[in-house]
Amino acid sequence: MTTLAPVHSSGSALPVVVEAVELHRVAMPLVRPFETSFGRQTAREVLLVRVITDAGDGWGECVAMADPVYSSEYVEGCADVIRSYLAPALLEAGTVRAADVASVLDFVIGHRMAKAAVETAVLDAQLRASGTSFGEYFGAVRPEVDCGVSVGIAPDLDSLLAEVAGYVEEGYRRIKLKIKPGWDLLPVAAVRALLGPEALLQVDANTAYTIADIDHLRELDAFGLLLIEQPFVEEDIAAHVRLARAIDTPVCLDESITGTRVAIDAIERDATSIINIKAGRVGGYLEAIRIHDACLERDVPVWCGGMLETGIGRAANVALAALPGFTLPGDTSASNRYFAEDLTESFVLVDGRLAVPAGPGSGVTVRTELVEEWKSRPTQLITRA
Ligand code: NPQ
Ligand code: MG
Repeated sequence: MTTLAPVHSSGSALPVVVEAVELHRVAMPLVRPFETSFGRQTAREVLLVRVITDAGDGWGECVAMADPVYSSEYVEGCADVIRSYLAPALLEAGTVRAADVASVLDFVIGHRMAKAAVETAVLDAQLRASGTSFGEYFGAVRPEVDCGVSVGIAPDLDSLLAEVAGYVEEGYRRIKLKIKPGWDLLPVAAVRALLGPEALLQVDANTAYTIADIDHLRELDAFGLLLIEQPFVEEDIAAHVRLARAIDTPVCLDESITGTRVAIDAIERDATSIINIKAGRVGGYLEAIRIHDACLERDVPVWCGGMLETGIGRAANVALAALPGFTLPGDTSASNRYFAEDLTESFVLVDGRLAVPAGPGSGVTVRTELVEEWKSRPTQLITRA
């Protein structure tokens, strides 16, 4: 195992001048509908940010969904805040490193998913220019990462079991079931019976429960789950403290963790003993690494979440998941879990793992002809005023 160079190693932090920002919307059909406690998706409407700099181009994928039903951010809202505020600020900033982008954009409150996409695009351009990979820059310690898969709410138990069996066959190292009131104990019991007692199994409620459900959720303790993810609304850290005291299954926060300060606070209050890290949710990969570092220091395991990314966002997630504190398999599934064809070279599962891209920047090549062919809106170009 090789330990790669840490963040800000020499050469990789050469600044770039952003000359233009392009916004692309692409409609990606999903290979099967994905149902969660907040709705059913049949396509992924994705916003891509391309920065054109004096040192070359870079790409970032925004994780927001088309509609504000999972997070307050959504595709057209992100596109608008980038066009109206973030891109103009970046174009006026002169020479910037990815590590400077957060402070350039800090005057805008919130909008973390939009900011993350912009910062990632700058980082990709900067690292492509210096020949450094995301993995090297982030501090990756392994050449491939263990992968899990997130399984949607199914029409019935038979179809759920068939879907899970297919993923097991493909080699996934951990199964995550989406749950909601009315779809929890029975599907979990059935899948546990299918997988056997040793398999890694966890559940994600996407905020669908309330503290009135604590006694019911305690029944999940019978199934030896790795964790229960985000049972309650994101603002209610105290409710998660109450649940963590009441059940044996570890509580893991996702939506609640918007940055390093919230993460440390939630850990110190014993609201969460494991954290799902998603760079888009916390404003970018640099903040994601700070959360990782804070968790590692406190012996809190982390894993890399997923937002149905195309190969562009997936590449960066896989690099992040190669950091030392990512000790649990993530939602870094293969491209074919979601898409028949990806916007980059496909990420293919080998022995339940994905390889960390080794090339400069994200290490993947964006298939610009597909971005053009599958666009759902005209491309927008933002240049200096
Ligand atoms: C989660 N992701 O962990 C999210 C939720 C999620 C892989 O379970 C379109 C875009 C549909 C983003 C469905 C996984 C989505 C989405 C679910 C994110 O909470
Ligand atoms: Mg989640």
